[in-house]
Amino acid sequence: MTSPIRVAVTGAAGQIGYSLLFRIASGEMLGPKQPVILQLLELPFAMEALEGVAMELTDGAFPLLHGIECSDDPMVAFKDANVVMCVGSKPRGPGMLRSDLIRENGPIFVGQGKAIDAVAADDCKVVVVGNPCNTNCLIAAAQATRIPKANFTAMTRLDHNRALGQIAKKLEVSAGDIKNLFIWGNHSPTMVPDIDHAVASVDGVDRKVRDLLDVDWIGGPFDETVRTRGKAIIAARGKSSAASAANAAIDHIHDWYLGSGGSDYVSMAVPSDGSYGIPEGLICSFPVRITGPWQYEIVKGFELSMGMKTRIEATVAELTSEREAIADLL
Ligand code: NAX
Repeated sequence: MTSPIRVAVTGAAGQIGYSLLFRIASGEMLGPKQPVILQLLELPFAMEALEGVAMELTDGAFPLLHGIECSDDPMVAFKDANVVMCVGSKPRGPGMLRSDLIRENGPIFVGQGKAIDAVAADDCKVVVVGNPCNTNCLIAAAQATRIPKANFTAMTRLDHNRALGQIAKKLEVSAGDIKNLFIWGNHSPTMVPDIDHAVASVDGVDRKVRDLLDVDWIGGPFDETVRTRGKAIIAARGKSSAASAANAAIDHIHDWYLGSGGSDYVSMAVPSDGSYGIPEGLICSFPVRITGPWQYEIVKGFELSMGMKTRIEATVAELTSEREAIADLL
């Protein structure tokens, strides 16, 4: 029998955790034949709630779920983990600036990065979801001396999926009919959705998305909707996106392990190798090609329009200033 993959999830009693864990247990993330052990981390005050979630996971009677461990200690929760999903972080409070949030969350990711490096499996793969996810990931990766920095990634798949969803709706096709769009930069309103290379299958024929859509719609409502979707969901639901965020986290890890299906590229925030002039080491969303199980490469060589270059420079400038704000933690 295939040996179980150990998946650690932080913030496991939170709202994303509640949408995420049951889908990992059912095999949606790592495949229908892959057993998993869930190693769940929470803050001490939330351990009782976490026990309730663990009871429900048991009650799900998932054949692939070979164990559930709950802890408030990262050194326990990350022990031998093959995958770490860092979902937990402090939420942005009323009146709090993004820069305050970065400073508040930084120390959490120093501790968690050190713990991952100390006790996780040698080949451990990390996705940071907790915001500001790019810079939190940068901090965690900086603590690693044993685990390769390329194994530390942050999630921009929700932004990617939001862009897919908007285009599918506009073209009246399924999101599965669209491929090769991606997100550049930071998971923040400065992110840059790029549809210049996207293709849609319409009535069975592959067409360039650019040729099918009005340029004013792409540069206006489409762009605005994708960049500000998180805020719109809070306004409508009274709570931040959770099920769609969990879905994106599943997609991120699923594709990294099992491939991106019909799409040649996906969006992942990964350590920059200097491609496209983006400073080395920044955790930046790129078009990424999955080249094998747990293997990826940044897709190089895209010709960028002047407008696109300017916008990418702005989102990279934001990432650079975030890096400067936490330089003492690196
Ligand atoms: P919740 O507040 O519902 O849950 C977070 C959980 O994390 C809480 O149970 C809390 O006790 C726990 N936690 C906090 N600090 C922790 C620590 N140091 N160790 C372990 N657990 C800890 O938030 P939820 O809606 O689940 O969102 C979680 C994070 O995802 C937030 O930072 C949020 O901003 C971020 N998001 C990121 C997205 C992305 O696309 N990258 C989109 C969705 C979401 O906004």
